[in-house]
Amino acid sequence: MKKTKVGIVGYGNLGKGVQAAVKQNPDIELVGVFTRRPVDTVNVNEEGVEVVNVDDTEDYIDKIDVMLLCGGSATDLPVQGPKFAAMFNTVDSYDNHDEIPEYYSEMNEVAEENGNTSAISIGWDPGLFSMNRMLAEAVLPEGNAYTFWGHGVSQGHSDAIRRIDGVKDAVQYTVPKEDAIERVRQGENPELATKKKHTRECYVVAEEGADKEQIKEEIKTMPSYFADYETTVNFVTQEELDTEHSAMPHGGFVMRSGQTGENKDSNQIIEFSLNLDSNPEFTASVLVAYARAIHQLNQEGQTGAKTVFDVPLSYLTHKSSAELRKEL
Ligand code: API
Repeated sequence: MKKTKVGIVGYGNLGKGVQAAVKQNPDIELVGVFTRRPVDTVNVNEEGVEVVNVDDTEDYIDKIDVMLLCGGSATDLPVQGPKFAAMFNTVDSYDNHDEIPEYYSEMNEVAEENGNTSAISIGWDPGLFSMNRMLAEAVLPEGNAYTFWGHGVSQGHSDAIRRIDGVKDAVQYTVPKEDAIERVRQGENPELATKKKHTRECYVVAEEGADKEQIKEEIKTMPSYFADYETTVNFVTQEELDTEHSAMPHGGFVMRSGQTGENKDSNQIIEFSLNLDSNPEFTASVLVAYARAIHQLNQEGQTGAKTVFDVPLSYLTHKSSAELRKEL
């Protein structure tokens, strides 16, 4: 079997999740972990996997088929995305929903220019949820769609808080409003904006001497991430964060209820839901499946940026078309 050789950029929760996911995919091989930290301080606990300074990445252009970018969307990916797309095929989980069109344009241009293929905004939302929203809308053009997240830890939002000056560590819970879920389940078809059906709870460890009021203000007014939500900020100690907020569960569901038939009196409901013990490990598992697909797309000469809408489903699996027809 010809393996897809991958590299990981950024060895945090998501990067570690990718390392674990690769081990469950016999046709994918992890070549190296690329880090900003001094290489001798990073132990990846795996024979044969190199730890490389992120500035030496160019030496690996011929050794890696797809680079998995595991940084955050707030500050890492806007820089790392285009930088790596100029050298490698990439997969990332850019999840700042409001900015995806701009990020796509930039990635598409760089990847195209360099003959590379980049899967952007891969994971579960954006990602599998987007795919299901699209599928449900295509099948049931007349109806209403709802996305609920949580109760769970959003990596994207936690990371965005950690980038604020004076913040040492942070965890952000996305909390769906139960009454909103109830109304949807009752088939009420309420008009509900995403930002009105969730609240955001932040647990923040401040650096010593940091201005907590200022931190709170910066969180609550952060565009896209918090500004339009009901957001609460609680300051805790590192110990409290490590003991009470160390798990990273998440999940949620996408639902569409549509009406069909001549008189539109048949109600049809499509629902896709996730219940995750570890958000980063799951997201990483999605990234790895897309790494396989992106490698194949690139070999076929399909360059530029791709979202979940652009990648054929059968490219995600190592199974052959004949196997798929027989088994699934
Ligand atoms: C939230 C949702 C889920 C995000 C999933 C993933 C992450 O606010 O909780 O950042 O963990 N947008 N993109």
